[in-house]
Amino acid sequence: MTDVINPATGEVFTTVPSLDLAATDAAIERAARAFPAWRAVAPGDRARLLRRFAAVVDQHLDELAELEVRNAGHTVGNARWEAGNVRDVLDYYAGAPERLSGRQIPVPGGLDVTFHEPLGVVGIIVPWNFPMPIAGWGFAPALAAGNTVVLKPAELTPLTAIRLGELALEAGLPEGVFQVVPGQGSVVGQRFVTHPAVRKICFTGSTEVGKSIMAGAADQVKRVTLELGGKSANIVFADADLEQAAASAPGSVFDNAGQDCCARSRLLVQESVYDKFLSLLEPAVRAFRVTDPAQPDAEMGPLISASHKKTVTSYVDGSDVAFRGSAPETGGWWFPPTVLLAHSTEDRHWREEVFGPVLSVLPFKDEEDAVRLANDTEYGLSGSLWTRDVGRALRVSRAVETGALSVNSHSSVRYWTPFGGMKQSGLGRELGPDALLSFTDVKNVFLAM
Ligand code: TAP
Repeated sequence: MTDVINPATGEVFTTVPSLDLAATDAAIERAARAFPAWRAVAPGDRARLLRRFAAVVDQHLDELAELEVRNAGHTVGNARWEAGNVRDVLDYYAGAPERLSGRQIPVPGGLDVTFHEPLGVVGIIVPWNFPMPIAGWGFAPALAAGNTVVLKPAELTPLTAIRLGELALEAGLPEGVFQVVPGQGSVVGQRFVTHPAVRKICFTGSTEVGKSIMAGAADQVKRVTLELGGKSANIVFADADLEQAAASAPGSVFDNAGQDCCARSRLLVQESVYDKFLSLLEPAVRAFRVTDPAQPDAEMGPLISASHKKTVTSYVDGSDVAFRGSAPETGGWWFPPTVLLAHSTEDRHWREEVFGPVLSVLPFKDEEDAVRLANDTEYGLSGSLWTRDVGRALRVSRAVETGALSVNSHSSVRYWTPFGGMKQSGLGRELGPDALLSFTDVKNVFLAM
C-alpha cells in the first residue's frame, strides 16, 4: 500500500494499493483479452459508450475536483477545469469512431484502400502535476481508436485516476478495456515497457525517464508518444500592451505552483522597457494569492512534496531575487512566487526546468536577440510572445523552436488542436486529430481486378 498525502497539510489521508509485477501482468493480459471484442464494437456503439463515459464524468465533476484539491494541492478552480477537461476530451473523441476513415488511392490493376487499425494494448504513464487531463488526453483517443488501455498514475497522485477507472465501468465500458494500475514507475511503468502485449507507450514526465522509456521501447519497436519537460519563454517586445502582459505573466508561470510543463519560466523583456515592465510585474506577483487550495479565491496552492520543495529551494538559494510574493509558512509544502534576475544564460535557474513558482528574467536587444535567447535550450514545448506588430508576431512564431506558441496570451492547450514538444520536450502530439492517428497503424489493402 502507498500513503496518499495532502500537500497543503503534509498529512496522510488515505492509502492505495501499489501493484506488483504479477498484478501488472494480470492487468495487461486482461487488456489484451479485451482487445478483440473492443475493436469489433460497431463505431456508433463505441461512440455512444465514450459519450456515456463523458456524461458520468460530468455527474462527478465536484467529487473529482475535490479529490484533486486534496491529493495534488490544486486550486479548486483549476481542479474543476481539469475534471471538465476530461469530460470534454471524451466527448470530442467520441466523434472519432464514426469518422476514422481511410483513403482510396488510385492505382493501376485494382482497388487500393487504407485502414486505420488500432494497435492493441496501450500503456499510459502519467505524472503527478496534472493527473486528470494528462490521463484523459491519453485514454480518450486511445479508446476511440479501438485500443484497450492500462494506465499508471503517479504514486503521489493516484486518486482521480482510480476514480475515473471506476466511472468507466459505471458508464458501461466492458471489463478490461480501461484499467488503472497504481504502483511504482520502476515496477508498473517499467513493465509496460517490457511486456510484449503493450504495443504503445504514451508517457508524460521528465525528460530523463522519457529517454529511458524510448530506449527500452526500441527493443520491441513499441510506438511511443513522449511529453517531457519544458523551459518556455515569455517574450515581451517594447511595442506590446505592457500592462496586459505584466498582469498575465504571473499566472503563466505560477499557476499550479509552477509545476507545469508549459510554465513560461523564462521571461525575456526588450531592454528599452525592461525597468518599466518589472515595475508593472512586481505588484502583480505580490498580489498572487497563495493559500488553502480549497478556498475559491486561491490562485496557487502548495508544492507536491517535501523533497520537491527542497529541489525548488536549491534554485533560489544564492540567486539574485528581484521580488517575491507570500505564502503560508506552516503545514504543507508552501513556496512563495519568486522572481529571479538572470545574469547569464548559464545561470542554473535560467537553464534548468525548476518546476516550481520561480521566474527567471533577462533583457534582450532586438528581435534577433530574442529568438536566439528563446532557442538557447534543448527544450521546446510552449511559449508566448507579446507584440502589436503582426509581421513580427508571425516571424517570431515561425522562428521559435517550440511545439505550441501563443501570441498576446498564455494559453497552451485546447483539445481541438495538437499539443506536444519539439527538440527534447517530446515526440508526437496529443489532442486534436493528430493524437487519434497516433493510436493507429495504417494498413494498405490492394484488391486485384
Ligand atoms: P517522472 O519522474 O518522469 O514520472 C512520471 C511518471 O513516470 C510517473 O508515473 C512515474 O512513476 C513514472 N516512472 C518513473 N520512472 C519510471 C520508469 N523507469 N519506467 C516507467 N515509468 C516510470 O516525472 P515527474 O517528476 O512525475 O513529472 C514532472 C515532469 O513531467 C516535468 O519534467 C514536466 O515538465 C513533465 N511534464 C510534461 C508534460 C507535457 S504534456 N510535456 C506535462 C506534465 C509534466 P512514480 O509514480 O513511481 O514516480
